[in-house]
This record gives sequence, C-alpha cells and structure tokens, in this order.
Amino acid sequence: MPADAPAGTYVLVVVSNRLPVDYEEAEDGSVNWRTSPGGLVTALEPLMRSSHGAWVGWPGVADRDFEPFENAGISLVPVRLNEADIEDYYEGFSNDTLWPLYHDVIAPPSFHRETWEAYIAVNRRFAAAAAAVAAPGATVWVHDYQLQLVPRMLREARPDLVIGFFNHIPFPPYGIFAQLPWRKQILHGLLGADVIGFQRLADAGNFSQAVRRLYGYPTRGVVIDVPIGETDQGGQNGESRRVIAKHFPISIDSAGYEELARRPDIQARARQIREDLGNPKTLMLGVDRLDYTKGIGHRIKAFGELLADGRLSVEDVTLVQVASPSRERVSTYMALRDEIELAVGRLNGDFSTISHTAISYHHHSYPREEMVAMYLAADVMLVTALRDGMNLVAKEYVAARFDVDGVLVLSEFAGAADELKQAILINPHDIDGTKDAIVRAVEMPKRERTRRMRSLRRKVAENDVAAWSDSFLRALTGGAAVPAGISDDLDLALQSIAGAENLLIALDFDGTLAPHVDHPEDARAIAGNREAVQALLDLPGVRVALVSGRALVSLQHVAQPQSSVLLTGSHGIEVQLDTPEIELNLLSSELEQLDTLTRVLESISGSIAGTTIERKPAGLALHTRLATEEDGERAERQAREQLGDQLPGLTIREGKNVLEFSVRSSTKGDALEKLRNYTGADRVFYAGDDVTDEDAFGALHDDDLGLKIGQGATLAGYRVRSPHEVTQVLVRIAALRAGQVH
Ligand code: GDG
Repeated sequence: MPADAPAGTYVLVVVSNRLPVDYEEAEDGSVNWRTSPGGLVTALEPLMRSSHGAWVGWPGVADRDFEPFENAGISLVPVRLNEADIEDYYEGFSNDTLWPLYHDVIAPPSFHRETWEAYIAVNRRFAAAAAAVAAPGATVWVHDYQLQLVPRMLREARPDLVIGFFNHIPFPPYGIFAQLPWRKQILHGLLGADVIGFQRLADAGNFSQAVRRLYGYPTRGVVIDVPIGETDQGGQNGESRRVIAKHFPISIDSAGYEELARRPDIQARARQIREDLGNPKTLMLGVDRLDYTKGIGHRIKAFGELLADGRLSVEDVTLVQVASPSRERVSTYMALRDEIELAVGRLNGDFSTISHTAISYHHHSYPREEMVAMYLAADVMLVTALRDGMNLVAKEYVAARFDVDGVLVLSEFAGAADELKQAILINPHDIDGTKDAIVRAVEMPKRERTRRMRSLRRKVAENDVAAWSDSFLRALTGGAAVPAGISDDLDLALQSIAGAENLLIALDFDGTLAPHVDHPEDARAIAGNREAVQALLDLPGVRVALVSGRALVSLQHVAQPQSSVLLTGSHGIEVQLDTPEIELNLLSSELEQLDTLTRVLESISGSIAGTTIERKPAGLALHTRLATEEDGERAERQAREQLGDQLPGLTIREGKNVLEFSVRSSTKGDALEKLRNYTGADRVFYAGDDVTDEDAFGALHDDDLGLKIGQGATLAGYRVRSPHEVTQVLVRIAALRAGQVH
C-alpha cells in the first residue's frame, strides 16, 4: 500500500508507543530512518511486512511532525509527542508509575495526577491516529502498557473495528495492582478490546481477578462478560460483550536467528570474541536493557562471590555483560547505572589481572549480527531477571545455538521460564542458589548440555513469532468466512493427532453433532456423526466423550449415546464416566454450601405463600410464578440478602419469576480437564460451536486440536462450517487412525 494512501484504508493496523525506526539526520540535513532494535519490533517486523499493514507510533523525535512514510515495506504513521508528553506520559506515567508497579514494585512507583492526565491525553492522540487510518471493519492491534486506554477510546470512536491488545510486560497480582489510584480506568480502557493477550497464564489470571474484584463482571476461564453500555458497575439484565483474556507467550523469528548464526563470518566473529578475551575456558554472557527488572546487580553479586570463594577463577571464566542504554532521563535508571557500574568497577578492581578481565562490561547497543556472534561465543547465558514479561534474549540464545550446545541459566520470574523448562531455572533473589546454578552450568557435561539444548530448541522452533501472531490474530479475527470442507491445514493437523497413543475425542452436542433446532428436545445427531462416533469407538486407544451444557438426563434423551461414550453435562457439573449412575462433580466445600443454600431457601419458601424451590445439580432455583407480585419480590429480596451474607461467592442467575443460585460455576474447560485426567489421554480433539465451548478450547494444550463449527471469534485452531462437515472430520480421524494403528 503506498505511503500516501488516503486515510481509512488499512485492514490491519498495529499501534505501539514507538515506531520500529530510529531517526537519523546527516550533516547535510538529509533524513534517514533506520530499523530500531527492541523486543516488540523484533517480534512484529516479519508480520507487518507480509501483511502490508500500517504501524501507528511515535517516531522517536520530540516536537516534530512527520508525514506518513514507508520504511522497509511497512507503512508508518507517526504520532507527534512534545517534550512535555515525553516527560509526563512516557518517562512519568508509563515508566515511573506503570513499569515499576507491573514489575512487582521492585522500584517504588510514583503516583502523580498530572502524569495521569498526560497519559489520557496521549492515549487519545494514538487512538485518533489509528481510527483515522483503519479501514471499515479493520483489525487494530494495540501494544503494551503505555497504551492501555486506547482499546476503549477506539471502540467508542469506531465500533466497527476488531480490537486486540497485547501486554508485553507482566500484569501484577491484585494486591499490587490495587495500589494504582486509576486502577478502574485502566481496566475499563483495556476491556474495550475483544481479545486481551498476556505473556503468562498467571498474568491473564491476575487481570481477570482484578476485573472481578473491581467491576464484579462474571469471568469463566478465559472469557469475561462485559455489560454493554455500562461504564461502571455491571448491569444484571443488560446485554454483554464477550472479551477474551488469555496468555499468548511471545517469541522470536527463530529461523532468522539461526540463519545469522550459521553465517561463516558471524561464526568467525564468535571465535574472534573468545580470542580477544584471552580464550577463557568458560565465557558467560548477560544481555539486557539496563533496567532494574533484569537483576544485573544480583548476577554480578553472585559472580563476585564465586570468584571470592575460589569456586570460579578469573583465569578460567569471564563474564561479558552488555547493558544497552535505556530510559536514561528517568532518575531510577540513572541511579541504577551508577550502582551497576560501581559494582562492575569494584569487582574488576578486586579480581581482574593484567591478562584476564572478570567482567567485560559494555554500555552500548550492538548490531544484531554482533549479538548473535556473542550468543555463539557464550558457553553460559545468564538471564537473572527479577520480573520479566517474557525475555526474548533467552529465546534468541537458544535459537542461535544450532550447534546444540551452551547452557541457559534462566530466572523463574521471566515469562520464558514457563516454556523453557530445560534451562537451569533459578530464583535470582537466592544468591546461594544462583551461585550453585552458575557452577553447575560451568561444569555441565556435554551430553547433558546437548540433551537440554535440544529440548529448548524444539520449544523455540515450535512457537516462533509467526506462530505467536497467528494464534493471537486467529483468536481476534475468527469472524472471517469459513471455507467448505477440510482445509489442507486441518488435514495435516488431523494426520498428526490421529497418531496419538491415547486419543480423547471430546464433542459438544448441539450445533456440533446435531444441527440446532427450535425445540431443544427435538435435537438429534445426524446419522453420519453417529456412525463416525461408532467407528471411533471401535478403535483401540480412542475414547469418545460428549461435553454438553445440557443436564445429563436431557443429553441422554436427545443423544442416545452408545454405552461406552463418556458423558459430562451442565457444563461439567454432572459426569457419567463408565458408571451406571450420574455423578455430581462437586467439592466437599461446595456440598456444604449447597446445604446452607437449601436451608435458607426452604425457610423462605416455607414462610411465603406461592413460592417453590427446585433442585438443580449444583444449586437451587426459587420460583415465584404462583406468588403475588409483592410476595414474589419479598421472597427474592430476602433470598438475595440472606445468601449474600452467608454465601458471598454464590453464582446468581435471574430469570422471569425465578432466581437461580448455584454453588459452582463450572465450565466446559473443567469438564475437559476431568475427562483428560480420567482417560489419561496424551492428546485431545475437541469440537464445538458455542461460546461456552471457548472454555474448552482455552483448556487445550499445544499438541491438542480444537475445531470450531461455524463463524465467530474462537480460540480453536481450526474450523468447519456445519455438523455435516464434522462427519467428514470424524470419518477422516477414524480412517487415519485405523491405518496407523494396524
Ligand atoms: C519487553 C518486555 C518482553 C538488547 N540489546 C541490544 C539488542 N537487544 C534486543 C534483544 C531482544 C530485545 O532487545 C530485548 O527484549 P527482552 O524481551 O529481553 O526485553 P524488553 O526490552 O524489556 O522487552 C519483555 C518483550 O517486551 C517482548 O514482548 O519479552 O519481557 O520487558 O530482542 O536482542 N539488540 C541489538 N543490540 C543491542 O545492543 N541489536
């Protein structure tokens, strides 16, 4: 798309604080834009090139207006920031309030009303710029903590847009988040998005918890129901929008890093680096922005003590520490630089010799080629972050090591630790533990190094940045037209899953095996699906389950399942797993609550004429249809009041003349977990069409396969159009499996 394209033509718009370029002005006044380093840029560059999207952001120069332009195949839309904006919105609210708050208050956050006002104003400017270039119905992907108000502002300006948000840094636990004076406004801003992505499962959980605590909106698994038109407390009867809050761990262009590492000139440079350092037996490396979250001081302390204890010797081991300059005008960062450089100077003064330097410290940025040469040269990579959203450096080191060697020491407080479990995981606050880990890394035998690195490399290759952005965008833009039949992608995935040792085929009923009908009791599975289920049941190593929102009695009536089919109903509350009877999947604490609930409602209904109670699998319903209006209202009020006091966690659903209380808000995700444990399946195929099936899709593992029937946003990786196509899929799995198993 040409750089001067008229406003409102881009179908994909990325919004981030910084544009992925740096401004350079030559002495003759000519202007040059250079692609700039940094986690987000590294992550999104390939996607933006291939999709011809527009990128909205600040070009890095204050007080200057720039026209939209094109750089390296990406259309860039600059947003102007004045010096005062940079001080208040960027250095102030973003980096002196949100950054420390979201990173476990490692440094104390400041709270200033003026910088908050600047944050709102600048967020508004970014939202306006994005709204102006986005085509009708476009997808807008907003990035990071500097722009948390943009999703809501965009939705208000352009309700036609599909809006995603990705948070690159951690989302803090409620106890910390709650310190923020503008905590509700931030949540409100984020909830303007359709999909909110986080690095770790725990971050998404912290966010959902904050929404529950501060807004009281119902959350089920990854789904949050946000009332429409409500700006404050949730309305009980109004319509709601479905927002997905889920983890999408970011990654790197792993093939690109490997390609660089394989270049002979870069390998020669790696050898040169070692030589220039006096060919130490072990070269250790740290690469970080100079930031207090990265634990650089802890690393230096551990290394210094190891030298002092004599467990490592400066003759044998050198630490190269790259500390790229960062946020140099924020006072905490100035103090940090002083602190780190003092520590480096002391340590070198104490331990370096004329021929051996203990720490080779570099406060610069390097070209990517040089970074890869360092990764190749390093025997041990130290990532000791005290808190880090992901930490791409850890993944880059692994991707560069095509020689399947090198040891990664990785903080468990970096998001990367969730995936890179074969690293030596450390708690960097535990200096003794960190020291032991470093010695273990230095002494690790080659076989163990290879084994661990092989597994790490598999992880990083599987989930590269393309897979990351695909999965985020798939969750976001699922509404696209669904092609007919089994796509090539789906077929490949079916071939893979059919080879599982123990396969669980879990299926929703209505809309998946059976077409939707006007009267639920008339629903019947289409004949082809019944036959395909039978074919699957006949195969060894396969279990088939139905996962329904219906009560089990009703499911049995309409589905008439074969006897070996496992059944779960009422969104996982009722189960029937190879037993003649239906069982309730309730915890003992929930049974106690059920007793209390029964006692309270029985006493109310016993004292108010015309009210009755109905038992449900995990709760009770209070019916007031036969009571006078006044009595009905009184009964409902008493029930709400008494139960609100005694059982505050109760789920309440309101219907016409009925109030339903439940001690359990189980989901199809819970049902699927139960089935996975029961069957011991190593891989799961799940098919469903409804929004409640999203909880099950959210509970799938990387190796599993989710199939969505029909349109609508989804977390499933694949789609077909109708229950008739489900037949084709099930028949195909059975055929593939029969071929592979025999
Ligand atoms: C945020 C989150 C999350 C560093 N120095 C140089 C250089 N780098 C590159 C690295 C890496 C990137 O910068 C740093 O990424 P990190 O993930 O380690 O950390 P943050 O900058 O804090 O990024 C973080 C990330 O966003 C992505 O979501 O992982 O948790 O804090 O790519 O290689 N690159 C070059 N020269 C340098 O001197 N060329």
